[in-house]
Amino acid sequence: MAAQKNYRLLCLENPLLDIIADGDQTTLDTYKIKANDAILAEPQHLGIYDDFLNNRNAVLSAGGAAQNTARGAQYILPADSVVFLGGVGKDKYADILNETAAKAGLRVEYRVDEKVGTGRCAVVVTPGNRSMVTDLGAANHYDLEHLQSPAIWPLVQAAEAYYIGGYHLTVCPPAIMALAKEAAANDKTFVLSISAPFIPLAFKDALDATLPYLDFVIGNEGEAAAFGNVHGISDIDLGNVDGTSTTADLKKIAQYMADLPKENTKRKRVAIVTHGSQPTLVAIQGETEVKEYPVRLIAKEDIVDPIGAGDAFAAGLVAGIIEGKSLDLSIDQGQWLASLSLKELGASYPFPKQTFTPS
Ligand code: 26A
Repeated sequence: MAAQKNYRLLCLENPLLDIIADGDQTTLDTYKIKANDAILAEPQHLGIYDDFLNNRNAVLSAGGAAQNTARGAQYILPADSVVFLGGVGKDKYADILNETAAKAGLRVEYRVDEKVGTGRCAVVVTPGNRSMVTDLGAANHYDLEHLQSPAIWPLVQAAEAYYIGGYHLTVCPPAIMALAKEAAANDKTFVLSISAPFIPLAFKDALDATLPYLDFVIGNEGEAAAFGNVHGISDIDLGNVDGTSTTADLKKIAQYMADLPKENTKRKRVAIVTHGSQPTLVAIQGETEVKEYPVRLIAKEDIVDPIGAGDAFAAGLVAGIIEGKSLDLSIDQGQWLASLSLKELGASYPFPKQTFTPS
């Protein structure tokens, strides 16, 4: 039992293997996908994985948004601080995920499905953008039984913060709600990243059920806009959210999210909206001013790809919360780790390890 006390942060979502290839407009047209999006694969998309592997020199890299965040938080925190839960198959892709986690010092506790393969995410990289097509596979079979099993639940009880990737709302809302309630009942920190615009758009009820439990909610501009639109407080063109013109709307949405009713009233909710290279917006429950935090700008030519930058931001932030850093410093640490991730291929962090210096 004593060893479990170390795992202060517990993360849950979909472990995926990223299959990354450069592409262009023709690639996007072939699969009818947008330049900057994340979707679940439909039958017409399923050819993309073999196409990338056989014809396009695809690179394999550990992914799954919250698993990237878990690796990133462990990058910053002392050894044995972070544990990640999700579902994989029994195959060579799962071997890669296990190896990557081991190298990163991340403890993974997977539900292993004997019948279904490990989930895959095809990532099309075009200049400045990434488009992701996910076939969840075994990740879609994660269940409450695994979370509440005698091997796993003690880890839940020992952790002091939970981080949920919103993508998991398509998989197992009961597991998310079990963690949400455990957090509220024991005054633990509960963090959720919205993950993609389709989560508020197509999984609104499941997302809304988590809202009273969220101490921190994180989204990028597209996710926040989708959230605002479905909640009737904005009418943003979701095909064009990047412009500075949306900043006022995004601030309104951040404040709305922060001010929603809350189960655990001992903590004020913090809503964070990232906005690419524009300032990060931060709203605190009950406060009127939404603060802006400029990002760490890096030269365009130093950016390898944007895969996992948002996950890295969340990692730096959550690590800061665990370390007891101020909100300002935790945001700064998130922006720092995001800037490091942008310079790496896929969702990875540089080795030898770099250490955070406040800006
Ligand atoms: C359910 N879906 C669509 C997903 C994902 C996902 N992670 C979990 N569930 N779609 C894409 N990703 C991951 O996002 C990371 C970049 O932020 C990719 O695996 C990629 O590593």
